[in-house]
Amino acid sequence: MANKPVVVVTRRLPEVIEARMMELFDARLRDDDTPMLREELAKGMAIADVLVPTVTDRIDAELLALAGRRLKLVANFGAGVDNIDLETAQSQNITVTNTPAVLTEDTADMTMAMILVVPRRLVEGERLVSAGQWRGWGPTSMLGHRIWGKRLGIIGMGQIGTAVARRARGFGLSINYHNRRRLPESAEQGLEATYWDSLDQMLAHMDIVSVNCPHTPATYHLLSARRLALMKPEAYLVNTSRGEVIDEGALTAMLREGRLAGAALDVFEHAPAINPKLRELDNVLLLPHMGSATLESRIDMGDKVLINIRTFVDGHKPPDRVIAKLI
Ligand code: 8YV
Repeated sequence: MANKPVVVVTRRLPEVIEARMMELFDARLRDDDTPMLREELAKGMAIADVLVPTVTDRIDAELLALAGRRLKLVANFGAGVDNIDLETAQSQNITVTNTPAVLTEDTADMTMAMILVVPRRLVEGERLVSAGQWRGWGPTSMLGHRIWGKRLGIIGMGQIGTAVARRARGFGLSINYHNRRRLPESAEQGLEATYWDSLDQMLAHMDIVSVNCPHTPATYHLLSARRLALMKPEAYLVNTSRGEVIDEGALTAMLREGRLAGAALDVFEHAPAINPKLRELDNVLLLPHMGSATLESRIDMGDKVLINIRTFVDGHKPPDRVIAKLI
């Protein structure tokens, strides 16, 4: 491209990333950090060579139809690409990239923290103290459940699932997993992980279940009411992936009825809306999609976006291309 490409960025990014964007490209940055309205997105896509959206922008077929002919790259700021209609983008010859790998360890840390918090009742304990209601130690007060020796079932053994498994072993959890593809034997041995071909079977035997698979048409409501009902009533559920993987209504009902011991959720089916009944429960931890929210991770994600755009603009295949049928 003779002129600098027009790069439309939908949200505020770390300062160093925005500065580099301005140096390298004709970057159109935001002044405020609210999600763009659909009309604003459509306007941006009409003038952009490259669009940099995030999880809060739904780049669907309707919007892609309004895109200008010059839009050739959607460089997502994020690993998950369920906010983008990949098939339609592909059919319009628009390349899509994402930011894998750089948020793996931070998301796994958060998952591990969430695995610990609910069984050990940290939220309830904190509320008791901060409300000034703690009357002192008691041998039977605030009893939670032991982590060590329990069975962890990981749904989706990709980079994040594997990073969770590595941490969980240090906490004495036995590692079980369900994945589309079984891991190579050496990887399984390294993690002492047990593969469950049947998700139903795995769910029925686990003490803690962690959702670490992407949201795709195939994983939408993977944890349906029927599957959730297979879990043991004393089991816990943790989700740092995408809310859509779990039927949130069914999960809420089960938690309310005591058919599941607790849940820790960083993502929600209709985020930022949350089923209000979930907020009434003591045995849940609800977080505002902060699994990868570290400054380091955001800068690394921004660097990946810059590299993807730069490589593409230079006429090469960007390193993090997303191919619809491989997801
Ligand atoms: C990101 C995430 O913060 O990268 C992902 O898939 O879920 C998050 O951790 C978000 O997607 C940024 O767009």
